[in-house]
Amino acid sequence: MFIDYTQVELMAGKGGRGAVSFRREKFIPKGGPDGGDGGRGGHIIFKADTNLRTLQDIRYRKHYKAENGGPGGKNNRSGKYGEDIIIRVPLGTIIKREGSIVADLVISGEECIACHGGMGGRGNSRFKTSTNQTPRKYQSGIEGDAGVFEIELKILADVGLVGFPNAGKSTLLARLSSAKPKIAGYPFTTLEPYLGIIKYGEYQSFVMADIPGLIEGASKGKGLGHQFLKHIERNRVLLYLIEANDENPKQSFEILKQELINFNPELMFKPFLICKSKQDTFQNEKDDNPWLNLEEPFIEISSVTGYGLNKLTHELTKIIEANN
Ligand SMILES: Nc1nc2c(ncn2[C@@H]2O[C@H](COP(=O)(O)OP(=O)(O)OP(=O)(O)O)[C@@H](O)[C@H]2O)c(=O)[nH]1
Ligand SMILES: [Mg+2]
Repeated sequence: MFIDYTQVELMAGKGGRGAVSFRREKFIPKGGPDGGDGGRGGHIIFKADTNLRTLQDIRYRKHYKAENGGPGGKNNRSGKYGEDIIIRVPLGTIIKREGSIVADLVISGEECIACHGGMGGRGNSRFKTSTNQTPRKYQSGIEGDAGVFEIELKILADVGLVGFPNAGKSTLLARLSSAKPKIAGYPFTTLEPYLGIIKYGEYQSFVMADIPGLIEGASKGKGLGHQFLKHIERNRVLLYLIEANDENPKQSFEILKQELINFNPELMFKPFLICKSKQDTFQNEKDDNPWLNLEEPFIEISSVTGYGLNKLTHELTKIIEANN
């Protein structure tokens, strides 16, 4: 299952108590204070991990509590640090606290300390003064930070596929990459986003995201669109797929584009390409070809015969590189 939202309650570790202790050695009857500081409590850290694709692994666990710091010891020994908890999340994960964003983890290995462990308290050796050589004072550790956090994934891909159900999006992704999305001749086959890596040139690659098909009204919650539209927001290029036998490609493009804009007006400025898909099934080459009404240029492809796919990959990489 594709999970892109969850909430967790986090509690960092409390700092350890400072120690009260006096040096005791043979022949030194009045040793000075030697109580060490308490250790810091464990942090709770989010870390971006490229091996993860969804928030699935963390959705069952709702509470995390990091270890407390250890108490200070004699001989000015500091307490042990509480162990940090590291919560691994996929790239593109946004962490929010009380509605505001505390981190947007987009680079592999990037970390954010969501809750800081409490500082350890000071031991009595820190309270020695010229007038008080035998302080019995110490501090207890400070409570760790705690709070409720929202974790939201917004896919980061180079190319996002946009189209009505059944337009051939998953077939295209399967053809270009080694991804194996479900493909079938009925609408809403794809129920959750799916990513594939497309290789080109000798060493280069880009990531393409297939999301469930959109229908008119998607931005208002029709179909599955609304739930997944946010996964289009952070793609570099949008690839619109319109079936070759669509009766009105111009109108279809406008509807799709309008749904994206209704969802987030900034999507209007994203670079895009249009594909006429399933070219192998196209019948109409006559004068009333409705594709002639579409003002924007488009690329003809067939994911079955492979027609136009090299050109498409080439055009996509050009746009991706220009928007790097
Ligand atoms: N002839 C032909 N059929 C195609 C081509 N691309 C896809 N199809 C067929 O069109 C149907 C729908 O393909 P999908 O890839 O599942 O479509 P989709 O856009 O992912 O659909 P949803 O997941 O429902 O949004 C399947 O029966 C495919 O085999 C093509 O280039 N030529
Ligand atoms: Mg699909």
